Amino acid sequence: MLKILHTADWHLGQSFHGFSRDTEHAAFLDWLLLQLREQRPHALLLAGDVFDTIHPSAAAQKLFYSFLARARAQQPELQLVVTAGNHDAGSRLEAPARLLETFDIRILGTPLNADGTQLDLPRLLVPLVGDSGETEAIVIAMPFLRPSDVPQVAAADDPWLAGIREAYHLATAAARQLQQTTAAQAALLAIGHCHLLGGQETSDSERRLIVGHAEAIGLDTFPADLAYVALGHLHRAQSFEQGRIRYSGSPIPLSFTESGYQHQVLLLEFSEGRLQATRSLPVPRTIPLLTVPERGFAPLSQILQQLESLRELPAQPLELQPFLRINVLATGPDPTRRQQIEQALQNCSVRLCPIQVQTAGEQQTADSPDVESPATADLSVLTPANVLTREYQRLYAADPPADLLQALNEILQGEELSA
Ligand SMILES: [Mn+2]
Repeated sequence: MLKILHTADWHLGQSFHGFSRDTEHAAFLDWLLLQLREQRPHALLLAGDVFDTIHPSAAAQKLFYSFLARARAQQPELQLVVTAGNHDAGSRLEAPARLLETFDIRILGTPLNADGTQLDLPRLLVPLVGDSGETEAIVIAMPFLRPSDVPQVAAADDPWLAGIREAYHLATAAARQLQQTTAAQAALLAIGHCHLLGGQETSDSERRLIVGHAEAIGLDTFPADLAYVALGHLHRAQSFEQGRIRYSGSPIPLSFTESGYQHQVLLLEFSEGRLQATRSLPVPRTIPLLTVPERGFAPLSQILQQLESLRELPAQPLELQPFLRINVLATGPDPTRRQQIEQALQNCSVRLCPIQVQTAGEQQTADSPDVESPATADLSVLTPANVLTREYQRLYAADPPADLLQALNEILQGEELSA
């Protein structure tokens, strides 16, 4: 029997509207170490986006390497396999690979051989030892594949897409060969960081991968004899083909659009070369992501009322304060909006993230997207007041107030006088 923990999309070092996530990431890693101790998996697979940026902060790198050291100290037998995602700098992530290998930690940032001409298949295959003390699985530890990484496929409609498929098929063929030499029947597994066709993209933090015209790879990228495919990239956990192919999802919400669902890691059990059981381990949320109003947009007066309840939040140091998103419905221009909100939040233990504004006119358009676009304007009759009125009506679905038109007139007259 072989037990594997699958996780992805840690995005260590993320800056969230200017605030650090280090506290949440540290809490997740503490929790993960506890799970490793309790569940005793033989291996941990981390399927890309270890860091949020190609130049992660010192604090983020410290979190990562301290986690590796603590995991190794806690469980000398645990096999760790880490691959790069599209957010990672592959070669940078891989720089300490030789050092980490001495601690039985495999880290793959780039898929090519030293001269960069072809896939380094032997390096990409990682055998995993299970209960039997023998190899019970062979993992294709494929990092994120860039267009320059993939083999050329003759007459392909889309060279990148076809190349990714070819890369997995070549690697699977190599894994089958290695499988012949293992005593027990080893399960064939693969890691990937990609957008699978039909995958639910739910977040603005996933950074769109444009793969040719299709933007997503097909399920036939992964040959049917792969017992399990551990994916990263989409932050919402989801599965394909009865759970043979899965996104574990990210362990923490990386955007407000990700706050509505449960984040998790996956625990998988293999025996006789096959996936036998899958369990989701829900990650506790350390810091709440609050939205006011809970749904949609509301006028500022209502929002200011609702913000009063936030005064009851216990006082906390900055790094433990909830994040707050505010969605304002604007019925007219209001230069004091931010000031009023900040005033209402004085002495509240929350971190204010950017205020999103939807205008009444935008809301109407969103509610009935089929309304036809306005007729073309006749420039000979278009006056500045006319332009203001039309734009105001578009934004706020109302006529501009008289004092605003008056102010415009004063400016225009002033210009005439000085001309
Ligand atoms: Mn990601």
